[in-house]
Amino acid sequence: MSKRKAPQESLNEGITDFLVELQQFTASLPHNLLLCPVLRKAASTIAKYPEKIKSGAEAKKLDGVGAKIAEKIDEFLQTGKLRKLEKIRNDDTSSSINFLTRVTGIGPAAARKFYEDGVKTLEDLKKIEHKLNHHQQIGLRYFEEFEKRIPRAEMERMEALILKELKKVDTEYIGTICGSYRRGAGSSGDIDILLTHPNYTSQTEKQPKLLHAVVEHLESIGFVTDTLSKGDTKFMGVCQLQQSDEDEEEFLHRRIDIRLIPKDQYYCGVLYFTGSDIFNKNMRAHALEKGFTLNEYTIRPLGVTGVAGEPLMVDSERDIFEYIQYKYREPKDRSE
Ligand code: DCT
Ligand code: MG
Repeated sequence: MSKRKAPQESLNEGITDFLVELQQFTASLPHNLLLCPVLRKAASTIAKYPEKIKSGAEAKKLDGVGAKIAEKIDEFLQTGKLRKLEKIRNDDTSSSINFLTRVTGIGPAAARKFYEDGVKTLEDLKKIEHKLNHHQQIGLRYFEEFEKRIPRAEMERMEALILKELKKVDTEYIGTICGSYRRGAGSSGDIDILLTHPNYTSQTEKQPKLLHAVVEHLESIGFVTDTLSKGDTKFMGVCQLQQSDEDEEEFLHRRIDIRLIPKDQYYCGVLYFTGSDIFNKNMRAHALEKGFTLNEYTIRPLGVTGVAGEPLMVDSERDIFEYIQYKYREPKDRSE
């Protein structure tokens, strides 16, 4: 998952932007438990709202927007800014913590700890590099490169390479590049690959070798350059296309995640990791209305008592849409 989001286009971008910024700030506080999801929910509701919001009162009618947030919306609409946010932005603590969380491997809690130890900038981090864990060290090493988005043309080259190399390891692998790339985005924050194999289902034993063989092969050809973490089913790491004669410049290092998924759960995974996150939330809510529970692994019917039954058979993304009577949407139409 990529750390920084491309700006979402919405009629109420100003409002959703300030809610997200407030939410990111609260996430770094030690006592953030209640406010964080409230702000996130309000931002996502407003992002979906098809009209330009003209007052706090209008926003308050929406699900998940309370009086406090309505007040902030009024202030924003009337003055074009938010005093609270201005204060936060000027506050050294929160801006430093915010900055530190841009390094992959540093979450809000770790960032606060570093800050309390006087570590506030990239230079500070470099001085205490030996105290960082491996993930954070890689995050620091490639900080500037990971901040840059990946142009679609480069994503296409990586997709072609990965799918070709996959077949060299075993012709039966099935792989899909998900995330914003699959939704047709002009640029992506990272590469999210889902992998499955017909021999691997939720009924068989775990088969970490199926994942590790692919990772090792991609390392052997110099495409995967670093590992952030490697488990039985999920690899997080770094990759880089090799420059060829026609390329004018060297390619940057990019964040890559590879997930191995049992075949029977593959399409629920592809659906989930294609996103967008807002689309996923909306589709899950629709599923619930129709009496199903949907997550990244399975779709299951809910009994009258609300207990989930056995997973339903799924052999394509379309199957999932059909179970819940949701009109099929091509990946490019799944921004919300
Ligand atoms: N996802 C989700 N809910 C989240 C985070 C992620 O449903 N809170 C899903 C939807 C998208 C997918 O995982 C991959 O996540 P990201 O890489 O963060 O998103 P993206 O759409 O690929 O955007 P980017 O181009 O920035 O990588
Ligand atoms: Mg992504």
